[in-house]
Amino acid sequence: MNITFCCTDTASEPWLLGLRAALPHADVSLWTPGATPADYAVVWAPPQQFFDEQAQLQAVFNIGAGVDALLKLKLPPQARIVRLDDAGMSVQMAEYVCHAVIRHFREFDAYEADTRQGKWSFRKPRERADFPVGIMGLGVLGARVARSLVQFEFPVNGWSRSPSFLDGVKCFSGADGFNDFLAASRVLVCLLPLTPDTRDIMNRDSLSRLQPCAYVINVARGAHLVDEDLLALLESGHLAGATLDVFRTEPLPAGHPFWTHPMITVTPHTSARTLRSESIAQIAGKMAALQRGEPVAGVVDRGQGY
Ligand code: NDP
Ligand code: OXD
Repeated sequence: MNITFCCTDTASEPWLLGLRAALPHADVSLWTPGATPADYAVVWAPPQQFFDEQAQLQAVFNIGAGVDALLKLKLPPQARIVRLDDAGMSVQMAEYVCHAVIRHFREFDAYEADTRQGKWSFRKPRERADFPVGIMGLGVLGARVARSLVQFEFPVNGWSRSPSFLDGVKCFSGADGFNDFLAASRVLVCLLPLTPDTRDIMNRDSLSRLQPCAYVINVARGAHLVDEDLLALLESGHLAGATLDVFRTEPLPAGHPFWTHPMITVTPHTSARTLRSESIAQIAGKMAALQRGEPVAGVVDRGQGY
């Protein structure tokens, strides 16, 4: 089996060593223009030239969960596109979202500001029942986040394309369920894939349907959120704040209003990082399964875009 590796912004050597150790009978090499055609590819943001030259690939393994950027390229039609399926990301995402929800709910920013000034002052405890959390996307990451928030006894709503069933979570689905889902939620978490159906989904209309003093957490893709609409609703007081990990342009450009907005917390696309050893183990296991003719999880439906 021949494997070619083409990941931008990634230190290639540890990946190549890891893949060789996990698949000792495979020939694993770093892609360079004109390289020998391979059976499998491991990629992150490859150039179009890569697929133009590697048109015979059986499968393409993306070292991230989101495939929106990959699907913009012209891919070999027969190649299966396989995304990372958790591989250590869901626990990180649960940590990040629970942290953001709890920091907001418990008013830790305000406590921090007080104690920095030497003030020992209490705020009235808030009711968990007044902070229903709505999670858009109940896939590998969204479901894990939902379960974690249920553990903290928040009311949790979930919204997905097809009907979902999760213990302790009020599930809504499809376009028909969207407005009811929004109306039932005060904190909104986006864990959708970026597709033509979900682009700009957090806009003035949808965000206005959230309960008053709502809070937005975007950990999916920047293009899910209409930046100006978020800013306008923060200004109007309908939104109480936002935690944003992903942006339309990354890195977030200097001078973008999100950097300094007092009600917005920015992190640099770090909520759930690709973990190398877990990812190599998962990818190697799937390559071996495909070689044996077995099905694997995480195969992207190109028509659906995720
Ligand atoms: P999954 O494919 O497992 O889950 C996607 C979920 O979104 C499913 O529940 C799906 O519904 C739902 N969905 C898709 N389209 C729609 C729609 N039109 N309407 C309603 N629901 C929809 O993805 P993951 O959980 O693994 O990852 C989600 C996203 O998180 C990734 O695509 C990526 O963009 C982002 N991500 C961000 C990271 C970061 O560090 N910030 C790290 C990793 C991922 P159904 O169940 O019906 O199919
Ligand atoms: C991913 C990401 O999609 O890192 O995995 O955003």
